[in-house]
Amino acid sequence: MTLTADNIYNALSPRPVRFFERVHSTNDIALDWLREGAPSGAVVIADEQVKGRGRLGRAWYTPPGTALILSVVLRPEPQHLPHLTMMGALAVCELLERLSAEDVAVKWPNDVQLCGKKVSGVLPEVVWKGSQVEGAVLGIGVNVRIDFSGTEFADKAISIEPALGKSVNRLDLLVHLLNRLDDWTSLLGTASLYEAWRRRLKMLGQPVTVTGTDGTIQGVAVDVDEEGALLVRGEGERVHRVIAGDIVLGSVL
Ligand code: BT5
Repeated sequence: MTLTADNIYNALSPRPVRFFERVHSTNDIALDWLREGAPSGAVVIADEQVKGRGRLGRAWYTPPGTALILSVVLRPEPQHLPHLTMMGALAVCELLERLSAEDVAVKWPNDVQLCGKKVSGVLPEVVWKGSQVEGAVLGIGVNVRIDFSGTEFADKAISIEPALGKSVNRLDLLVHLLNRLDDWTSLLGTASLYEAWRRRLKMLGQPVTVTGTDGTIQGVAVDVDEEGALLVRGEGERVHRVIAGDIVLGSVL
């Protein structure tokens, strides 16, 4: 189904919504809107994103008509910032579970996997006013029907429709995803959000190789803490606390 301004505004009313057929990045538009005073829950949605970004300036691939691309404005307490990535990944997991998808997992820190491949990525970005948090934008991309064959992502990425063997309505997905995000927004900072996210980290207990700011660590992913850091037991039983990084399952060194 084509996403149009009319059907989106009708389905999401009275939420403040900005819809675009084509954007560079929904996060950029939402960041500007946040600075102009957008309230928590305001959302920017696009049908196509030509300069979508991931972490560390990486590109996010979203051809027209094939994905959910959205950025939600939030006004969190500063101590709740680590829960934004959790909340985004968790809401996407719940969306997939509602479609009866079976093999759904969070891959630390910000991926959702379906059948072991990346179906969604989450990108929170924070706006500071001096030392105060003015707000945050939670960007989420979900692959609905992207054809990855022949692309550099063919081995690692997956879309909902081919994985589940059925067609889905992007507008319905959008409505449900935003509802889940609203619910979790009111639970930011709580143990129930952390526990629900942690339960979906199926990589706990497995060997991993993590590349973070302190270099590369090989070990076993033993747990995550309430701030979202990954605890990796490496050589000599030492447990490393990794706040940010990229993870490969198994040992690659
Ligand atoms: C992410 O970064 O996974 C965060 C992606 C966030 C995208 C949303 S879309 C709405 C909002 N507006 C934006 O501009 N961004 C957000 P990271 O963990 O760094 O992963 C990026 C990597 O995922 C890339 O380097 C590719 O290898 C891979 N990738 C790119 N596009 C993909 C796709 N559609 N599906 C799966 N993997 C992809």
